[in-house]
Amino acid sequence: MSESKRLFFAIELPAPMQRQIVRWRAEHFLAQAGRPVAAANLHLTLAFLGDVSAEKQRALAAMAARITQPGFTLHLDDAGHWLRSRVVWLGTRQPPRGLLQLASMLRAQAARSGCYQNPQPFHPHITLLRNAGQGVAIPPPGFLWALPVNEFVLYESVFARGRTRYTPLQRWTLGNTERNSDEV
Ligand code: 3AM
Repeated sequence: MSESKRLFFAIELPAPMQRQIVRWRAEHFLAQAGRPVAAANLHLTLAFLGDVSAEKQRALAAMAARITQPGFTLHLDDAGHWLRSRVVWLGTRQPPRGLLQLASMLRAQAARSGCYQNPQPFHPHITLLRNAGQGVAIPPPGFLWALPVNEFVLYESVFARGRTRYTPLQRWTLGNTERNSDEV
């Protein structure tokens, strides 16, 4: 039997945007505010899948390939701090309908495949800091990044030598009536 992988679906951020966000974070948060997520790991999770066998991964990929919907533009214009999860995040005040639809579809497919899905509503966000203490001041929203989203990605999460690394495994194009997926 093959080993399982820890997987999730997400929206990838282009490297220049990851660097821009990291610069903005360095300007606005003190080093002790929390544990910064590495630039290359900045992403927007659509559906967390947990530990998945190769067989289940194939089934999830086949379902993902059946998603047909147009792309959308995400406006990152909001930031906040969730005290319970101790996460400082970047997000959007008006999530585009396409984003909510995509996440809802992937979460439903994951649930049908037996992947536990948190019943909490989907709150689209990019985690910037983990283990953020109570007193972290969130900068006023004086920023806006526009991210055209034309694909979604299946990531593997690997924790090794004290670090988490997210590796794209497969990606699917949005706004395309011909179904396709690219192995990365
Ligand atoms: O997008 P963020 O950083 O909030 O927190 C983990 C990360 O989300 C989340 O999956 C994303 C990629 O690791 N995650 C990890 N374990 C989870 C779990 N048991 C989880 N989400 C839900 N349930």
